[in-house]
Amino acid sequence: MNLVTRIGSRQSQLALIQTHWVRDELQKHYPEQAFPIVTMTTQGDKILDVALAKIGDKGLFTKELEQALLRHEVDLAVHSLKDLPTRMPEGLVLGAITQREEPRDALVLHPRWQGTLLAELPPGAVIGTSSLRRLAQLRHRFPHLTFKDIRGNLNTRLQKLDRGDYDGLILAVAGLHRLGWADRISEVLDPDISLYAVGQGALGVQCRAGDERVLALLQVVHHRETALRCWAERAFLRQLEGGCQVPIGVHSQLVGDELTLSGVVLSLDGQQRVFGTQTAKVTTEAEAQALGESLAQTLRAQGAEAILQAIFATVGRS
Ligand code: DPM
Repeated sequence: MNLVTRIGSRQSQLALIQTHWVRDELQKHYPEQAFPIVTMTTQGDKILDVALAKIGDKGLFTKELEQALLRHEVDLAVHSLKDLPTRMPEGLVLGAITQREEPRDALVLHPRWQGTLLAELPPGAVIGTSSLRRLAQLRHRFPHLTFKDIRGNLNTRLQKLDRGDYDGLILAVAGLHRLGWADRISEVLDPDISLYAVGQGALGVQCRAGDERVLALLQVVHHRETALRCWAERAFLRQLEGGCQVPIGVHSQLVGDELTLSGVVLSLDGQQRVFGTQTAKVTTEAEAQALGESLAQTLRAQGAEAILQAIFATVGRS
């Protein structure tokens, strides 16, 4: 039988590398089946001149792919898990979460600063990022630095850096690795400087709810340990109702069946910061989610609630 499973992907180089990885794994396990890739452009790829956070719409990089799934134009869609909203449209599910790569953020410097650490950059050095999470955490730790928005794909960003528009950029280690630019990493940022985004470094594979054939196929790319961590992280974010409009970061670690989740919520200016850590024995999705929700409740009570209210009052809730 010649089964065909169509895979939806964004067109960017990074998205295609990620999609090819999933496709190759599926092809390896199911050599007799066909896995054609269907590429599409998302809203997030088109709107390059407006700051990411100002666009406000959750699912900026995922909506077109989700619509193609619902219209049966594709059968699964590969996303960076961190771009996938924590609430999924009716009729779609997260069929697999792949093994996470290094989830931390990296500093990439202009060649003139080679060998310098973030903490050593002089006052006024210009750091490019369009992530509120990175911005608020760095403002908190390094208020003497200057921050400037940057958009576009990774190739464009590195060009802007190298032609001198910025002294440094903050980017995900995982994306730099996948594109073959690991040698541009000047420093991998530890949690005391930057907690990563929920799901960062893992891929999320979306499919239609109840599509048992595709759900069964996807088991070969699912990674249980990563999924337990990411379910906890996503529940934490969902409970705080944070899209990319709120500076929220996480750090997680699974040792045996002990899951430790840390989370941080900051004000946009980085002046207020509420941080906490909780550990629980976790073997199921529900237990992982309970840990994420519990940490979120705790942080709300410790001051995150006021931070969130202030942010929603200025930018509105999307
Ligand atoms: C989301 C954010 C960013 C991306 C916000 C955040 C970064 C935007 C920026 C939700 N998606 O992280 O706080 O810094 O201007 C994105 C990247 C990857 C997936 C690139 C990056 C690669 C890493 C991965 C953009 N989405 O973060 O450097 O697959 O986890």
